[in-house]
Amino acid sequence: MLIKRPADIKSSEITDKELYLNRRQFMQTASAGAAVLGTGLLAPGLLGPMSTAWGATKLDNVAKGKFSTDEPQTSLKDITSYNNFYEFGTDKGDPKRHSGSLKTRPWTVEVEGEVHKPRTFDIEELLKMPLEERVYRLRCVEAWSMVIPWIGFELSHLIKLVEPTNNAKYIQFVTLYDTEQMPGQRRGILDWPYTEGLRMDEAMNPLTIMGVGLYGEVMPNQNGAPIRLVVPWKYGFKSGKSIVKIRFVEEEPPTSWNMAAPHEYGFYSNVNPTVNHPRWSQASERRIGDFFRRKTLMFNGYEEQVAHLYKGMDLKKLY
Ligand SMILES: Nc1nc2c(c(=O)[nH]1)N[C@H]1C(S)=C(S)[C@@H](COP(=O)(O)O)O[C@H]1N2
Ligand SMILES: [Mo]
Repeated sequence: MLIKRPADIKSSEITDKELYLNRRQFMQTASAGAAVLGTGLLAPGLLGPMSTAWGATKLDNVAKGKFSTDEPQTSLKDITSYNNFYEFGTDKGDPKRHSGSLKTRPWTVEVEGEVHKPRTFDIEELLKMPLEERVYRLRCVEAWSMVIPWIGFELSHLIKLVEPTNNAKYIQFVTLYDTEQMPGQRRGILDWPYTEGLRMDEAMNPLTIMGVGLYGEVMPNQNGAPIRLVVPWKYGFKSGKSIVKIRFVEEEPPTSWNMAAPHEYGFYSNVNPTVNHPRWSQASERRIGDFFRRKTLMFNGYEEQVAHLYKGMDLKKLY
């Protein structure tokens, strides 16, 4: 995400100095394995032969959900072959090529911390939550976007089951850590496991879902099987994939991209066309499959649903 300059950013937007400073800063903040800079981040040979293993399985009892956009949907092919999932490599095609090694059964999600009823959910239980199809825009911080027909359930349903204490102000989401299944974790590109966080009111917002599938079927490995977060008004990286732990905490939790590059990626990471990334504009985006760029919308077009969460906050500082 941050390490390589996205192909669709004009080089004129990025000065050598900025690149240099950013690299230097990355060297200082990233954990081991600084050899990642410059050329290919992961030697292809490191990853070994693996196949994609999405045995298409229909999800039943899926209601038509709220908040769906009726914009044209990105093709299944693009949604499943143009991915960011650094646990499987940093090229857009790597997750599809290499995520066949991810074993999604058995799978549990541990819920702990500031809750009255800590609990470990089996994935089969979570698949029985009230599932809805939600067609959401996804806007990556690299300035491309997609429209994805997710299947998932509102995170608020899960939160209510575990009964947060009064101290629960934030939630941290933690991805699987397993260097056998996730070869990208053998390199110190990020501080593994991948971790993300939301403020409690963001997590409770009805737009926030736990995704378990897309296009009517179970989640493809490369999109974060068997269960991932989907937060459509934030940059894509806030939506952690292959979640194994949900921790309720009192303080703002550390998050992987913020730790890697604090000046580029803040805790909030709301889609905001008026606050540029230090190295490129966020005013427009390229919808995958389109030729022309389009304007990026405040909160990715979900302003009506979420603007109230940030009333009185300086979003230039709290980016
Ligand atoms: N565990 C994990 N989750 C992750 C990432 C990652 O590298 N690892 N990349 C993020 C980024 S940068 C984006 S844009 C979205 C991409 O989701 P998609 O591949 O399903 O479109 O996943 C996010 N979730
Ligand atoms: Mo992203």
